[in-house]
Amino acid sequence: MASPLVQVVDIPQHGDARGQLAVVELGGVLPFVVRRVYWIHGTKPGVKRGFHAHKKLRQLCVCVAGSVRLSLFDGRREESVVLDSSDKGLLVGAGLWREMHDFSPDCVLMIFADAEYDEADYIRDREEFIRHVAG
Ligand code: T46
Repeated sequence: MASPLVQVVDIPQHGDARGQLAVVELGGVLPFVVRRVYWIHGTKPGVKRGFHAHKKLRQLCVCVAGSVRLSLFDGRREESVVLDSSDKGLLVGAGLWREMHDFSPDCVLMIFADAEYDEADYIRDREEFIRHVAG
């Protein structure tokens, strides 16, 4: 059976009487060394983001506040997941078309990436992406 496109990992929480502390670390939930962190916030109503794939980049997406729906497409199958808790992370491998929909107004989506920003790693045309994964 094909492996699932959506790979959700549990982020360890260290809660005590003061509240919660969540940890993302190499050897824990992170299968790669982080070289860049960015976050998406203040998203306007109705906005959709993404609509591209990466040739090599691997990322872990954590919705640290609010909620968002991410959809992934590998050229044949499409799956989506709602991220609405900071104790879950979505691992997004290379070669997947991604779209972000249904941002709540308070959404803060934090992304840990295994490489610096490189526009040459993006495929921003869906038909080009389908040709890319077809080989
Ligand atoms: C991804 C999804 C989940 C930079 O200059 N440096 C950066 O590290 C990033 C991520 C973006 N930018 C610039 C490039 C554009 O001028 O910020 C602008 C907005 O980027 P973009 O339209 O690609 O944003 P999204 O939300 O569509 O996609 C982003 C990431 O780019 C992408 O890698 O996987 O979030």
